[in-house]
Amino acid sequence: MVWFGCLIALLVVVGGGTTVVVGGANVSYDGRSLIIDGQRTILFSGSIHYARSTPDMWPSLIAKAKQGGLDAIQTYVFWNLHEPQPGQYDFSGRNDVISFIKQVQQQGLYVSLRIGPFIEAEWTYGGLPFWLHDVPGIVFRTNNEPFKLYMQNFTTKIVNMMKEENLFASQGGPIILSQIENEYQNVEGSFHDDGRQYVNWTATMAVGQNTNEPWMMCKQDDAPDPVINTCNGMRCEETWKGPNSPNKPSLWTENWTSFLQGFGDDAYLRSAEDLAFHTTLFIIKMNGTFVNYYMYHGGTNFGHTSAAFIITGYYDQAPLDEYGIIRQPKFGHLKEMHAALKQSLQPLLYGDLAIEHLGEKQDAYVYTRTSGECAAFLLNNDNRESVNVAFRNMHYTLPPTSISILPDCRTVVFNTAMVNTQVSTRAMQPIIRFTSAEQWEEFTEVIPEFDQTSLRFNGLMEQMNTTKDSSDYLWYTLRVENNFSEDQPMLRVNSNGHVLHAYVNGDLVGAGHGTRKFTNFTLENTVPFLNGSNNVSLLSVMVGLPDSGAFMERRRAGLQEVVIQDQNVSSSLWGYQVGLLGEKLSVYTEVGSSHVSWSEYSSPSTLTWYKTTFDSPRGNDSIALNLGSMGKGEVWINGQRNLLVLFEEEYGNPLNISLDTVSINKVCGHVSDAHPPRINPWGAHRRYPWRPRPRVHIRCPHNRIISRIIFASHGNPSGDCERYSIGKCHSPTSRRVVERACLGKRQCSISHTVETFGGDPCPGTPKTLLVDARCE
Ligand SMILES: *[C@@H]1O[C@H](CO)[C@@H](O)[C@H](O)[C@H]1NC(C)=O
Ligand SMILES: *[C@@H]1O[C@H](CO)[C@@H](O)[C@H](O)[C@H]1NC(C)=O
Ligand SMILES: *[C@@H]1O[C@H](CO)[C@@H](O)[C@H](O)[C@H]1NC(C)=O
Ligand SMILES: *[C@@H]1O[C@H](CO)[C@@H](O)[C@H](O)[C@H]1NC(C)=O
Ligand SMILES: *[C@@H]1O[C@H](CO)[C@@H](O)[C@H](O)[C@H]1NC(C)=O
Ligand SMILES: *[C@@H]1O[C@H](CO)[C@@H](O)[C@H](O)[C@H]1NC(C)=O
Ligand SMILES: *[C@@H]1O[C@H](CO)[C@@H](O)[C@H](O)[C@H]1NC(C)=O
Ligand SMILES: *[C@@H]1O[C@H](CO)[C@@H](O)[C@H](O)[C@H]1NC(C)=O
Ligand SMILES: *[C@@H]1O[C@H](CO)[C@@H](O)[C@H](O)[C@H]1NC(C)=O
Ligand SMILES: *[C@@H]1O[C@H](CO)[C@@H](O)[C@H](O)[C@H]1NC(C)=O
Ligand SMILES: *[C@@H]1O[C@H](CO)[C@@H](O)[C@H](O)[C@H]1NC(C)=O
Ligand SMILES: *[C@H]1O[C@H](CO)[C@@H](O)[C@H](O)[C@H]1NC(C)=O
Repeated sequence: MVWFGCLIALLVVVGGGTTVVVGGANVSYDGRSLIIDGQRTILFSGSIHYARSTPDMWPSLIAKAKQGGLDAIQTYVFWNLHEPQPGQYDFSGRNDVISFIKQVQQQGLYVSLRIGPFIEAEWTYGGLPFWLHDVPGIVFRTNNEPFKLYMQNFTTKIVNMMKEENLFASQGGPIILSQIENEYQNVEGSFHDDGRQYVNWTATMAVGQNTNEPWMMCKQDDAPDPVINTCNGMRCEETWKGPNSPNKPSLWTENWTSFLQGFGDDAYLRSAEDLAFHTTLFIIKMNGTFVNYYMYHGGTNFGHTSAAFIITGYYDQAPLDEYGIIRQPKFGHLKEMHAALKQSLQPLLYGDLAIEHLGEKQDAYVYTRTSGECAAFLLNNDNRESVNVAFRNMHYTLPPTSISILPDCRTVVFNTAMVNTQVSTRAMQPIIRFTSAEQWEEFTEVIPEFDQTSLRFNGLMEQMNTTKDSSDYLWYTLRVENNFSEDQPMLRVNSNGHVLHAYVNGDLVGAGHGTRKFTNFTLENTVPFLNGSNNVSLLSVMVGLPDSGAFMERRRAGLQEVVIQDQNVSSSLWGYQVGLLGEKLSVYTEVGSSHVSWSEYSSPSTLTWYKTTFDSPRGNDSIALNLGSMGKGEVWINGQRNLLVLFEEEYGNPLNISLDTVSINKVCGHVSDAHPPRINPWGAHRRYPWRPRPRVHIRCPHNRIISRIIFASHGNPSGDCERYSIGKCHSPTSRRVVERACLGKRQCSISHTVETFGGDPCPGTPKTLLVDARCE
């Protein structure tokens, strides 16, 4: 109780301190930390990319980030959204970076602005506008005059926009840190001396923007003064050499909360415990002063913005999921860690550090001020065993791979491995189904034949250079006289990516695709040729442009070589069609869809457009279009009475798609006075300075109540919120007590004392309470 109450009080103080609009901060630093208005500080920041959500979502995303204990929001700037054509700018709607930054400021948070303008970010072409590809003599990201000209021009444009709105801290605004370039060191070697010169030029150009506050280059060990190099990764305390000079602070620009996901990959799950452990370690071992969670909210890659083979959902496993829903326990565990670290701030930042060895793999990092104020961090580096240590005449149990935080050198307020936050489970619930064939109309995409094409070339054209990124689709067509010895000659196509559908005389004869790692692939199939002339039509499909690596402007996609039986037809005369007919006619808009004649839905077929409409569902839940029954293609939704148009390349069935609400439908809480839960060699009656939260708190989202208790056990249930079962010791009143306290309510809190459950079912055994409940 004491611990929990104390944490609440602290949050009020922290929250109260930041409710005012930030601005006017004097941002500087020294070797120990960032210094804001003369005060050393540790800032927790989270990446939220304005273009990966909608302006409607921004206020609540920012509010939740603040609720999670963040001090700052970090975002990239997306050059190719803002300058789709040279000199033509777009800062409207989802692209309104100024409005986003102002909203962050209004909610009292700082901003870390990663201008790039090369950003990688699993974003198509790493954020570079495709038109740069056609600038004569250009080489991206090196000592190349055309590239530097456009890079400087855009950087200046963005900096000037921020200055005009007074958004830099030096002007009274929220932006305290800016970033130029992005992980350049990864490619620097490919450019030899030009790489080194480019780094120098980049730093000089950025500093010359006179923002009067620090610039960063992430993952750039040799960043030139005064630019600060920073760390990206998951374990900066292990993998990073530290700042580029002793007078620079340690900034962690990307501590990955999860990881990017490609098509066919499983989601990368990074636990709350692991994230908390490495963040705390970075702060105590590396003098960490700025930690940015990448991502805090990932969101959605709308339109053609995913990089090659990156799925549309971005870092769904972040503390705020793709829909902006709080992901527990990650969100809550980090929030408690932020509070514990903020509580330790004075000794951490102004005290002297002494490291005391407590055991073979156990250390105490003790920070003491001359005034006597003291904060301690008890680190257990043993990844298997829980260990008991003595520190200043008190006994502490340290769970494996964990850090206990003692803001007063005595009381443990947080342990990175002990998760107290409830576990929530997300559910997708169909709200609209599209099962009736009458709801749908279809239109079959026309397969172009060689004679119908006007763009001709002797050879196989590179795909990006041909489509100019106006479409993912490029048709390669050829007319072939059948003089082959075999009835069914062999067609072999080598492609540099990303997907291929092969047609002969209008019939599908094969398909293939690459992967994120190897975008290239070979399609090999016998094909039915007719006597005489045959039409070969090969549809090459990209799934996003590359986003990384040196010489991106020279990257090749599309067909590389086509051989039929023993004839190499690669340099024959090919006819091309950029994009699909349906795209050209914009059949996904109200107006465009009237330009083709739709017919009744028949059955799943390839290269087919499907169309229907639906009414916007009521309610406040997030909505997701569940396309689980589809193959590969694209989807558009517009307007109020919504027009839904799908393009399907394979045999997906539109009758089985649905519109789903997304919400938390299950919450689970778990407390134990056996600490740590499994191994407790100190015995049940030993008193620790650790005070586990003595109550289970569970809470359903807004507008939902606890409708059913799925599991309740007071005793020694085994397992955790993921998997559990009743143990040898179980209060028979468990379910009744919990139901009485919780059913019909949005939230409830149950003490796990024996009194609450009307007696002790097993005296001497440490008690655990685990409650799993349904929200409706
Ligand atoms: C942390 O900062 C202190 C004080 O500036 C300095 O003495 C120490 O070397 C720094 N440690 C690291 C790992 O940078
Ligand atoms: C900003 O803070 C630094 C370090 O505390 C100090 O040296 C400098 O004078 C301050 N600048 C302004 C304009 O207050
Ligand atoms: C540089 O940017 C300005 C606007 O900020 C634009 O008018 C101009 O055309 C750009 N120049 C180049 C070379 O892109
Ligand atoms: C980069 O700048 C540093 C100092 O600013 C200088 O010593 C070095 O020679 C420069 N390197 C190149 C390749 O220009
Ligand atoms: C791009 O296409 C143009 C013709 O449209 C051609 O001149 C140029 O060489 C091509 N560039 C590349 C890199 O393929
Ligand atoms: C078949 O036709 C192609 C192209 O017209 C020609 O190059 C090839 O020699 C012919 N092969 C045979 C076996 O006649
Ligand atoms: C090939 O395409 C041409 C032009 O569209 C058409 O006239 C011809 O019948 C097609 N050949 C076959 C075998 O389908
Ligand atoms: C794809 O490219 C890699 C590297 O160039 C090569 O080793 C591999 O054989 C290629 N795979 C196919 C299917 O062409
Ligand atoms: C194709 O031509 C061959 C030889 O000229 C002939 O034997 C065969 O019957 C023809 N096939 C068709 C489907 O016309
Ligand atoms: C086919 O032709 C292309 C272009 O002329 C050439 O690059 C390739 O090596 C040839 N392939 C074979 C198997 O001869
Ligand atoms: C939707 O949210 C608003 C604002 O939070 C609230 O006033 C309203 O009652 C909610 N509507 C429903 C149907 O839940
Ligand atoms: C990022 O963090 C994860 C999880 O801790 C780790 O597996 C991964 O190796 C880290 N990557 C880097 C570059 O540090």
